Amino acid sequence: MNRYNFKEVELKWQKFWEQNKTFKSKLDKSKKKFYCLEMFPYPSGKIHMGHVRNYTIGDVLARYKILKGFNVLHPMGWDSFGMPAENAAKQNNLDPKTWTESNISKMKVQLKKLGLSIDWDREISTCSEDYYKHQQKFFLELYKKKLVYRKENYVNWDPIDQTVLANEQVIDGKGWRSGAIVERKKLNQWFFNISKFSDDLLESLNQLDKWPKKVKLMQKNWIGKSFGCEIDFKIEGSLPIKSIKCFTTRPDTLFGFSFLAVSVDHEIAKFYEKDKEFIKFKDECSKSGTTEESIAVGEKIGFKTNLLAISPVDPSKKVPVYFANFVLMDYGFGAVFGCPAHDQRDFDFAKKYNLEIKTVVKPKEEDDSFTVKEKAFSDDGIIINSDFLNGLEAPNNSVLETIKILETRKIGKKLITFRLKDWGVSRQRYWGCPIPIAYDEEGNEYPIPDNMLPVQLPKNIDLNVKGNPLDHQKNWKEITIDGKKLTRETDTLDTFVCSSWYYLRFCSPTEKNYGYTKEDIDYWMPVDQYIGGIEHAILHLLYSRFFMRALAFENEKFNITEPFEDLFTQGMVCHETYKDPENNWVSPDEIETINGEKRLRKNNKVKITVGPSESMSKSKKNTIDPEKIIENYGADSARLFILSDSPPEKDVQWSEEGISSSYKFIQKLWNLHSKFEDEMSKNHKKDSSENILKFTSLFIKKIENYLENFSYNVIIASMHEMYNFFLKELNNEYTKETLYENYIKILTAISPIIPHYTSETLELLKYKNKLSWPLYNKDILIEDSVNIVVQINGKKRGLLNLNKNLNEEMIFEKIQKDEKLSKYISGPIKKKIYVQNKLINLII
Ligand code: ANZ
Repeated sequence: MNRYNFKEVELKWQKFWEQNKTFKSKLDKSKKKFYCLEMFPYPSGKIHMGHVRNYTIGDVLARYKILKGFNVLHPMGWDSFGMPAENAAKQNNLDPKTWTESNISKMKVQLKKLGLSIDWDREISTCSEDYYKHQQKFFLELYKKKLVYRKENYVNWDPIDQTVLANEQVIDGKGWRSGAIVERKKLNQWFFNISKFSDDLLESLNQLDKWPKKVKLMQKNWIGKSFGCEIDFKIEGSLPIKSIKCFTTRPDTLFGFSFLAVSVDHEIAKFYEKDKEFIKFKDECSKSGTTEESIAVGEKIGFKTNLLAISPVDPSKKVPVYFANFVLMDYGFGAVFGCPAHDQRDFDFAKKYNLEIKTVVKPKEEDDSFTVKEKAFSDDGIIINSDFLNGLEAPNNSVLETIKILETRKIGKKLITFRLKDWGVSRQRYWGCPIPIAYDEEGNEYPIPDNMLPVQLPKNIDLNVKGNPLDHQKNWKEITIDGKKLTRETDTLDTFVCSSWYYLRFCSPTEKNYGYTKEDIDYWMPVDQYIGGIEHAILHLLYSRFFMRALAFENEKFNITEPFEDLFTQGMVCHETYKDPENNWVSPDEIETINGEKRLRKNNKVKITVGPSESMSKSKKNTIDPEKIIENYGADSARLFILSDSPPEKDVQWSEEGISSSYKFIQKLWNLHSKFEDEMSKNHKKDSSENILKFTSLFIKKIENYLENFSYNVIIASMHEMYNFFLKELNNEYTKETLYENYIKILTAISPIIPHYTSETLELLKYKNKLSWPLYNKDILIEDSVNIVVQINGKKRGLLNLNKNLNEEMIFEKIQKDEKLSKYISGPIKKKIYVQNKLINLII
C-alpha cells in the first residue's frame, strides 16, 4: 500500500480549483444565497495561526453551504491601509504601496495553500484607488447629509505613532497599537456623527438574536445609555454667569451637594483664560488622556473659582465651584454637582480639598445616624437627611420620584444621555484614504467635485519628515476648483472607515461608478455568517453598524441597517511558553526534548522552563509558522487539527503531538480507503447486514447537525468513530453498490473538513457527479431508536434514547451507566416492570 502523498495531492487540487474557478460565486438569483465572510486580514506579509483558524472555520461552513445547494459568496480582501506599511517603508526606504502589494501577493500564496473555497475574482484591497474612490464618494454623501463634520476638539494623541486615536482605540490609557501613554491635544478633526444613532444602535441589538450575548453586552455598555435629569444651579459671584446646568443620574442625592465642578473647556473657562494659575492647571490636566477610563484611574485635581453655586432645594446652601480634571466636556453638560458621600470620585475630590461630606443615603439595615466615613456609599439604600425625599428607596424609587418633584418645581427636567461619542476619523498619516475636502484661506470647506475623484495619494514621496508627510507636499496640496485656489485636507481617514463597508464591495467588486450596485446588494446582503475575533466587538462591529445607518439615512434606495445577520467569534490559538535560565523567551523551534526534558536545541545542556499556554504572540515567541506546518504535514492535517482540539469559540492549544496525530489520522483514512477498494473489488452478491446503511445515515444526520451549530470539534471525533466502525465492519460482506454508495456519502460529508483528501479519493473512485450534501435514510433512523421512559418507584426520572428492541437487562445496564438516572438508584432493586420499547419502572 502506497503512502498518501499529501504534497502532490494538495498541490493538484489547489491548481484544479483555481483553474476551474470552482468557487466562483455567480449572481444566480434563482438559487438561495449564503454570504459567508471572515474578517479580512491586514497584509503583514505572513499569515499566522489566527488566520488559519479563522479562515478554516469559515471555509468549512462555505463548503457545506455549497454542498447544500446555496449560491455561496465567500470572498477575500485586504485591509491594506495603515501604519505598519508606513513605518516599514520609512525604515527600508520603500514606498508603502510597493511594500503592501508585495505582502499581499505573498499572503495570497500562503492562503491558497490552505485550500480555501475563496472566490478570488472578487478580491479587493482597500488601498487601491478602485476601492477608496468609492469611500471618498461615501464620505461626501455623508458630508452632504451632515453626518460628517469638522470641529476643534481635544483628542487622544499617541506620542509614539504621532497620531490621533479614537476612544475605542485607547486601551487602559494606552494606544492600541503603540502601547504609549495617550495625551490630550486640541486639533481640528473630522467626525462621523455616530452618536446621532445611539438609540437605534442600542435598541436594534435586540434584533440581533444570532449574535453572541457577550458582544451585544459590550456594545450596550459602550453606547452607555443613562437615565437621569438636568438641573440648573444658580450661580453667585463677580462674573456675568447666572447659572450652570448639570446632568445627573442621581438627583435624589441633591441634599448631599457640597461642590460643583466643570470641565476646563466649559464655557465659563473663557473668564479665566488669562489667569496664569488656571493656565498651569489646564496644562496639568492635558497630561492625561481623554478617555473616561484614564480619568477614572488618574488623580482628581481641581482649580477653585471665586463663584458659588446655590442648592436648588435649599437656597441657604452655597458651595464652591471648581474646574476639575475628571469632568468631561463631551458628556452631559460638562458640569457635575458633587455629592462626595455617594460617589467615589467626588469623595476623593472632597477629601483632597476639604469639602463637606454629607450622608444622604443609608444602607437598609442601618438607622438614620449612619454616616459615610472611609469611602463613598453607592449601594442601594434609603434616603435620609433630605427633607421631602426622606424614606424613599434609593436609587430605584428615589430617582424617578425626585425627577417628578424637580419637574413640578421647575428645577430640573428628565434627560437621557449616551456615552457613545462621535467617531473621530482624522489621522495625520500618509498611508490612508485621503479626505476629499479642500479649504480656502479662511478655512471654509469645499468638497472635491465628483469628476475630480479619487483624490489620489501622491507617489514616491519622502516619508522621513516630522508629522504628516502629506503636509510637506506643496504641489499636491494646492488645487484649483472653479478657478478658486484652495488647499487640500492632508489628514487621511482612520482605516476602520475602510473596513466599515468592505462587505458591500465584495458584492460588486468591479463596479466602476459606485461602491456597489443595488442589484448585487439586494441579493447578497446581509452577510449570513460573519466570523472574527471578539476584539472587534466595539470597534469594527459598531462602526459597520453605524456606516450602514449612515448610508441608509435619507436614502430610500438603501435599506440595510444591520450588515451581519449572524456573528461567530472564534477563540485564540494558544501555545506553551518557554524561557531559558536568563529569563529570555524561547521559541518552540529552538527546543528539543531529550529524555522527556525540554532543552535548548543549539545548546542541549541548557534546560528550558515550560510556562503556561498563552495565545500565540511574537512578543512571547510562542508562535508556530503555518507555512512550515503546511509544508511538513499538509493543509488537511492543519485544518483537521485546528478544528479538533476544542469548540471553535474556545481557545485551542496548539501542540506538536496534536498536529502529528492529525497527520497520522489522514494516513489511516488512506489505509481505510484501500480497504474499501479491496472490498468493492470482491463483488459480493448480497449484503450480510444493514449496519453500514444505518451507520451512514446516522453519521450524515449528526455531521449536518454539528456543521449547522459550529460543533466542529465533535465532527472530528465522529470521523474517528467512523474510521473505527468501518475498519471492523468491512470484514462483513457487502455488495459493491452498497459500499460505493455509502462511502461516497461519507466522503462528501467530511469534504468540508479535509477537502484535498476527499477530492482525491472521490476521483480515485471515479465519482464524476457534482457533489451535493448526501441524503440519508430517515426511516432507518426512526426504526432504529426509541425513547424509553424511565421511572423509579413510579415517578418519571428521565428518558433514554436507545436502540429498538433491547431487552430489560440491557436497558437496566444503560440506566446504571447514565450519570443522572443512576443517582436515583439508592438501594437494591425489588422489581423491574418493562413495557417493551416504551417504559421501564424500577421499584426500589
Ligand atoms: C450627582 C451624583 C451623585 C452623581 C452621586 C453620581 C452619583 P453615568 O451613570 O455613567 O451616566 N457626570 C455628569 N456629567 C459628567 C461629565 N461631563 N463628566 C464627568 N462626570 C459627569 O454617570 C452620570 C453621573 O456622572 C452623573 O450623576 C454625574 O454625577 C456624573 F451620588 O450627579 B452624578
